[in-house]
Amino acid sequence: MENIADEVLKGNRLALAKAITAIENERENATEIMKQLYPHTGNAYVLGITGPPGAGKSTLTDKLAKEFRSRGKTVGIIAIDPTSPFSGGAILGDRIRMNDLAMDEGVFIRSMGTRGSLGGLSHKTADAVKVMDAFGVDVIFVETVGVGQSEVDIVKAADTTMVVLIPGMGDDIQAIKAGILEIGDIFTINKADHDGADKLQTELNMMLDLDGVMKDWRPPILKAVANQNIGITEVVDTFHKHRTHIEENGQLTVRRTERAKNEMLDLLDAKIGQYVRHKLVDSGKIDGYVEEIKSRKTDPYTVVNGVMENMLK
Ligand SMILES: Nc1nc2c(ncn2[C@@H]2O[C@H](COP(=O)(O)OP(=O)(O)OP(=O)(O)O)[C@@H](O)[C@H]2O)c(=O)[nH]1
Ligand SMILES: [Mg+2]
Repeated sequence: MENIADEVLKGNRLALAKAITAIENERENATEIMKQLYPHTGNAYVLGITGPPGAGKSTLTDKLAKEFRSRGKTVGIIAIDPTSPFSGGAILGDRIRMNDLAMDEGVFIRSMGTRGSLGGLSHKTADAVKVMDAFGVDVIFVETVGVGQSEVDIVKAADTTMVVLIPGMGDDIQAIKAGILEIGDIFTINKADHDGADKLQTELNMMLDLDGVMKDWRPPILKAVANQNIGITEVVDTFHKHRTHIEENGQLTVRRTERAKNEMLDLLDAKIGQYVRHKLVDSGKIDGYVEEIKSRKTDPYTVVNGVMENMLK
C-alpha cells in the first residue's frame, strides 16, 4: 500500500484496519500516519459506552449502531477489551456480538486488547478514534468494560459518555458511585427485563440529586432491554439531546480543548520519559546513581534535581 494515510482518507477500509494495527502495535510508521490524518479529524461525534462486565454494552452498541444506520449515519465501533491478549479484530464475534453489523459497509468495527498498560491503551484508543474520524465515519462508539480510573481515562476520548448499569448490582452501586456519577452524561439501566430496574433507577436518581445540584445537565436515567431492541430509539434521541446541549452551551468545545491539551501533555510526558530512560538507563549511568543512593552518599531527590538540570542545559 502506497501511503496508508492517503488511502484512509480515500475511504479504503483495509488501510483503516492497517492504520489502527500500526497504532496498536506501536509500529514506527504510526506517528507519520497520525500526523497526516490529524488535520482531517474533528468531524466525528464520539460516544463512550462503559459499565460492568456483561451489562450488555456490546448488545446495546450493536442495536444503537443499527439505529444510527437507519438514520443515515455511518458508524465506527472500537471495543476495548482490557482482559484479552488478542487484538487486531481477532476476537470479533466472541466478546463482540455484532456479526451482521460487520457485513454493513457503513460500519467499521474494531477491537483492541491491552498488550501493555491500560494507560497506553487510552492514547491508542484516542488515536484509533482519530483514524476512524479521518476515514469519515459520522459516529464513533468506544466500548470499554468497568468504571475504574483507567476506563475513565479511555472514556475521556468521548464527547458524550453513557454508563450502562444492570439491576441486581446491590452494594456495587455504592462502590462505583463516585466514578460513575462523574463520567455519566447518560445512564442506561439495561436488562430492564430483570427484577430491580425500578429500584436501581430510584437509587440512581437519589444519588444524582445529591450530586448534581448546580449542574445544568441532569443525566437522564433510561431503561432498555438491548437484546429485545427495547429502549434503543430513546437512547439515540438522548444522545442527540446531549450533543445539542453541549454544542449550544460551549461544553463540547471545552471538552475537546481539554482533550487536546491532555493529549499533548501525555505525549510530551511519554517523550520525556523515553528520553530520560535512554540517557540514564540504556547508557548504564543509572547504576552509579543507584549505588550512591543505596549507600546513603546522596539521596534520590538531589540526584533527580541534578539530572534534570543537566538535561535542560
Ligand atoms: N436478559 C437480558 N439479557 C441481555 C440484555 N442485553 C444483553 N443481554 C445478554 O447479556 C449477555 C452479555 O451481553 P454483552 O452485550 O456481551 O455484554 P457486555 O457488557 O458487552 O459484556 P463484556 O464486553 O464482556 O463486558 C449476552 O448474553 C446478551 O445477550 C437485556 O437487556 N436483557
Ligand atoms: Mg462487550
